[in-house]
Amino acid sequence: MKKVYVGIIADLVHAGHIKILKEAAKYGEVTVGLFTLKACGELNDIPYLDYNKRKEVLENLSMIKNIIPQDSASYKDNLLKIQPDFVIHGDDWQFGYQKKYRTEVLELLRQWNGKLIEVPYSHDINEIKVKENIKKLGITSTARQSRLKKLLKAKKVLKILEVHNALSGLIVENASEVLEDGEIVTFDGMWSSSLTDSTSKGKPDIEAVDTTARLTTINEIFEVTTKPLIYDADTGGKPEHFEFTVKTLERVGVSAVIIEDKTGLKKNSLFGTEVEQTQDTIENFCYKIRSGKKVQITDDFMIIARIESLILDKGMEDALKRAFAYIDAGADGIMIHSRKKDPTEIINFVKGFREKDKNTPIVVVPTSFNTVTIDEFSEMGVNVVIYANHMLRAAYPGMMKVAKSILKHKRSLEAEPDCMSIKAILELIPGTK
Ligand code: SPV
Ligand code: MG
Repeated sequence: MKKVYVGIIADLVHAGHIKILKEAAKYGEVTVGLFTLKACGELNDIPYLDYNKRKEVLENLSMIKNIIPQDSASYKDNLLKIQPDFVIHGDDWQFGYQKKYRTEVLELLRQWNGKLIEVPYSHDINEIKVKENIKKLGITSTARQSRLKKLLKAKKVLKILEVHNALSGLIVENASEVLEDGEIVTFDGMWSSSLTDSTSKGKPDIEAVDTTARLTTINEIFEVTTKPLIYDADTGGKPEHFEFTVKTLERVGVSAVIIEDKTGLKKNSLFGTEVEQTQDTIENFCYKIRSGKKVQITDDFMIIARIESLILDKGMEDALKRAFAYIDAGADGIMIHSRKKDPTEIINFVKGFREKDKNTPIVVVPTSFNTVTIDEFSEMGVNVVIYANHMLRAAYPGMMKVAKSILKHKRSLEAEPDCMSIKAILELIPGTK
């Protein structure tokens, strides 16, 4: 009996999968390499169903003899183990990002005279289309909430962008870029920034916009998006108040809350020592973290502790000491902040932290140290990179420029090149017509 290998994600099994598996069974005994969460993450395709659920479906298909995990988007490990006579795949990987995996498969098969059989891609039904349609239906709060932890398991580093209203939420939801090697990159989730939510409401970033008002923004964003959201809860308030915030955020489907270890009147961290700011004691802040963890209902929600020691010139030793204390108190992740342009102190923190703790997620907000790329952060051992204010900072100058132009020219003609066309805005939101 000839050996046949098929690597698949099989999140939502449809006629296209059946076609490939039927074709595979014609050539011999079929082993399916079922993509693990890590392998899916490498293709930026995070499945709705976990590995065992997907396996359960495939186990009931008569065309399949064995199912084994494929732990990387590369087929190398499994192919070397099995040395199949045939590999079956849709012909869609001849172009774009997956081409490199195809080339590797062809090189490997050559070693034992194996053959690659390519089945024409099902353009009428395929996983991308099915997932796009599901996305249009929206998402439940529990599914959205659990997505952040899933993404953290699947990918080495997550890209998060700031949102302050539904329209900026739609940008995070839909923005994508095709890189030179064909990889399609998108944002993994949203950041509800205290700075930009307050600013867009015309208020200072001093916890003056209360949780109810912040939640109104989030509800509007959640109406039109499906990606997970990390909430900037400033200091978290008093521990007794923070308990209510955690419950509320969890109920609406927020995935994580970040609280910073400051106390008293909070000012934005990027002011640094220009303004009076007080750091909380380790004991008090640990108590606040514990209070939040105590009332949390699901396993999926995360409380991330933000350390302000570098912002307040308290030194690296203090920052690291606090990080380990906060994790002991139950924090699910650490955000380390810095207002320096030079990333050295961030690099040193991550190094020092990773020497003792290999797994706890580290979050950074590179507003000041903006020369560092996502890939460099990933290499360092950072797990979440938040671009914390860029949507609002981009919008305001554009609006101000147009306002001034109308005043100056006493008409809007001259401002037109700085505005999107009426046609474009009418068609921006689907269903407008
Ligand atoms: C925010 O976006 O509100 C933050 C990040 O807390 S920072 O502005 O850098 O403090
Ligand atoms: Mg903030």
